[in-house]
Amino acid sequence: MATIKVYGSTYSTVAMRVFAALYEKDIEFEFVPVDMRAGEHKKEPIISLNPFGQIPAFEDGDLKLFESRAITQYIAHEYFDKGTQLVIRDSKKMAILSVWTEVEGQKFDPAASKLTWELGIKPLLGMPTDSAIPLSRAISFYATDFFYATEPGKTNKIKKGNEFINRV
Ligand SMILES: N[C@@H](CCC(=O)N[C@@H](CS)C(=O)NCC(=O)O)C(=O)O
Repeated sequence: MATIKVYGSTYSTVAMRVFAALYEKDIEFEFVPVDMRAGEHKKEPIISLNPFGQIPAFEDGDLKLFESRAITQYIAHEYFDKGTQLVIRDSKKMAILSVWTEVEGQKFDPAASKLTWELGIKPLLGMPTDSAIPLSRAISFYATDFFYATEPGKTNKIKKGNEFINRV
């Protein structure tokens, strides 16, 4: 029987991050579905596993974790020898990998999650999408940062960001 349990939802891109790490490592786990429409994430057992009442939540024996990136880091280190190698022992290479992990978490994800939630998940759940104003802000933030990161020599971030929007 699997000792690892992941509490999540197949609608959750954040939970997907944990599933992806487990599949890469070829590790058996038990998926415990959490019905967010019914508010199950604000009730036991989730609320005891994650004080913020969010998914995913994770158990490996007596270890209980939340925050998807912390969970994937644990999986990568604890199961180092299994499946795909996700941790590099060379410190300099690992530092570069960490830089882009931070870029994903702090630059890409805030805007991408907002877009996924508004344009993907909410329609699937039959919920109304937010007004266009916060959405266009998210798009602008994403495009500007994305362009600046891929063309670091450019100085006019906003103008180039807008140009990027016009190209997509
Ligand atoms: N930073 C957290 C984000 C977790 C998160 O936002 N989970 C969403 C599901 S995709 C959730 O549970 N939302 C419900 C809520 O915040 O009440 C992580 O990476 O695990």
